[in-house]
Amino acid sequence: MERTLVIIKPDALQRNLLGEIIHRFERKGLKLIALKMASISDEKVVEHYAHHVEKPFFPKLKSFMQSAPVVMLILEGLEAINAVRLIAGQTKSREADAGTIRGDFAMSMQANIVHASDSVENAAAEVARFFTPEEIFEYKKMDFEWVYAEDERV
Ligand code: 3AN
Repeated sequence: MERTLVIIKPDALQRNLLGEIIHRFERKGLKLIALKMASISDEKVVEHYAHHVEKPFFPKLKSFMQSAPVVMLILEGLEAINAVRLIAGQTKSREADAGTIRGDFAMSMQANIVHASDSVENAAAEVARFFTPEEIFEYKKMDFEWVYAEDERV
């Protein structure tokens, strides 16, 4: 099963959407294996958005990400990286499909409610960037036998 990192961004916290967002991932059948609230350091914002550091919007993106705490979670499931990206919706929120988090709750490119890992490699790097092994939990999820067919539960 894959692991993926979600960051619930400052706009979601300010707009009282935390519960709603976590609820959507829970309802889908994803397994929550880590959760915490934190302020993102200068170093970690730069690392996390390394692909955007040279872009003109980076200073604003950085100050937005540090404008309030964020809530970070790790979700586990079959092809969870893609499943979570589908629930998040596309980056430009005002064009995101209705029914997605961004499609339902946001209008902005920058203030787009959540970050979700976009590949197996990035998910592994992002999990390691924000969580220590002790903060990640292993447990049996009782509903997995109803969420997945037997041959999907590996
Ligand atoms: P995603 O978060 O959907 O993977 P990325 O990695 O392209 O999208 O962008 C990371 C974050 O950078 C976005 N979530 C958004 O907050 C911000 N961002 C990306 N492009 C722009 C832009 N043109 N203007 C302002 N912010 C942007």
